[in-house]
Amino acid sequence: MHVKEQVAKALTAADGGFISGGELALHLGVSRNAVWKAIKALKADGYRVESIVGKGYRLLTSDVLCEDRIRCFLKTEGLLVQVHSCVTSTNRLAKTCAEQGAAEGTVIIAAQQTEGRGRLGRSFCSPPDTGLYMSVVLRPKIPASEALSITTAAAVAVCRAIEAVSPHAAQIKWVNDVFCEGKKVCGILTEASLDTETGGLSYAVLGIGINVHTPRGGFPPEIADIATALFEEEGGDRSRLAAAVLDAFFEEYTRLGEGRFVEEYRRRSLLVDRPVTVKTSAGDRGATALGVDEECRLLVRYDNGETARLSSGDVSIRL
Ligand code: BT5
Repeated sequence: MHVKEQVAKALTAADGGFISGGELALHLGVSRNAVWKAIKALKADGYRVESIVGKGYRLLTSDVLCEDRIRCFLKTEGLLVQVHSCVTSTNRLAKTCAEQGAAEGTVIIAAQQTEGRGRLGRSFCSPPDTGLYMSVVLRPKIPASEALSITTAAAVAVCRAIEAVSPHAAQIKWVNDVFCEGKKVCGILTEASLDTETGGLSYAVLGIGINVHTPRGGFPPEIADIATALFEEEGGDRSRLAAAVLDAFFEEYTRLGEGRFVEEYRRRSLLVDRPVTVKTSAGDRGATALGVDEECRLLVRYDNGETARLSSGDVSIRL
């Protein structure tokens, strides 16, 4: 581990307290000059470090989104994480990388997206430095028909990560949204490319967008009533959250076929037993959500008594 990463780890562990340059140097077995250079490099990465003569160094905020800091928390091995300050869409970038041969576990994270994407051509609001926008290149050995399990495993992973790093309880709104206190805090978009020879997937890109802080001035009017964030303007740690999501996701992904997360997905589902509106090609239909099956399909009973198992689509709670 580089001196910079070790200093970042020590400052993080101090939890906002001061550590003197001498203490850091002794602890890491390097010179005070090496510590000073590491602090300078951390500041260039976006860390807000306060230095006071006679006291030492301390982190002013733990919310720094950068590769080194993510690595401080990440337990999963073999991931290649890149952090960008601003991109059009991390999913778009990850798809380009996947098409050029990027390995499974390539992770593209941005502090802002100018063209963040949702499903069905919708957009995902991704203002600067308030959210975590992340895409993971996957090369899953599953039939295309099981691609939904990537999204559903990710939804469970996001819930676990949110509960580990914030005070909130998290629930899943079938199929790809995570909610806290009745509002959307995260959206997931999995885009897959079919391998026409094998009928499997040549790659999939898992995109996750989480509102970490409420943007200054609030969310834009079109989503102000439905969106929420994990923290107000201060607080939170996007690097820690990113690592927690990745660790929780890869724990399930390595045994995706076993579907061990499905029980938790069902338990966290907020639509079950609720009156819902299902968007169909023939228009909106009123229904009741009856449950989620072993393949994470939503079982609904339409108001005319017909039942259906939905494996994709748009369902909203009917008020
Ligand atoms: C989604 O679509 O929610 C999937 C969002 C995936 C975003 C990630 S960010 C990283 C990666 N790169 C990308 O370009 N995308 C992925 P959908 O279920 O279609 O929901 C879209 C709808 O959610 C919009 O029409 C709005 O109503 C609402 N919405 C948009 N931005 C939001 C936000 N920041 N928070 C909560 N709701 C939002």
